[in-house]
Amino acid sequence: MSFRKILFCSFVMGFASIPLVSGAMLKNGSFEEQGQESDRAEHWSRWGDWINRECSWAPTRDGACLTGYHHWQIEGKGNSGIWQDVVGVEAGAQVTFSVYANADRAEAGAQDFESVELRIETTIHGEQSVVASRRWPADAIATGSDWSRLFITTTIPKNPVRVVVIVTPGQGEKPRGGALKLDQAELAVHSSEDRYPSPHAGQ
Ligand SMILES: [Ca+2]
Repeated sequence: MSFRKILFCSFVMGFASIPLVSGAMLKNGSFEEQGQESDRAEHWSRWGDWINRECSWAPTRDGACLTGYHHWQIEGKGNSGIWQDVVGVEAGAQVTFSVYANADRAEAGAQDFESVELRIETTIHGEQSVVASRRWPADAIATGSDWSRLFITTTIPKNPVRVVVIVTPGQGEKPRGGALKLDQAELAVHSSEDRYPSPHAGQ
């Protein structure tokens, strides 16, 4: 292996193993802290139906509470989601937004939720603009006691920063079933030494 290849592999492995300098940019990323109501998480906003803070669902990835999407109770075709506005991320910073996900599959004859999407947004000319986005279908999400770490990495062009999780229900005619659990969300800023040369997304 040439020196250049060794250097490249070291860079990639370093990026994969210890790429981050701060993972605490989000408030209440584990959804442990209650908001104004017991089914709302402090510091998080939400829209749509049946996406609630839950403290009796199992398993959790961290602590006692998580955000649960009750797909079996969704009646319409519109999506649901949560978001948080983040302060303290400088323009030009490379960041990774991540969340752990676990799915309960729909029973036979019912359909799963369609997808879960992570977004990083900013405000340009007074309008919300998507900086990075990636979507995972329901069958890509771990089940049982396993968790999938979903993440996107990008460079922030300007402040402010908003992180968003969007869940889209099944769009077919079958009854809806199953559920999605989200826990331990993080927004981490990469050190300048670890910055990737271009926007990058992965699972
Ligand atoms: Ca939690």
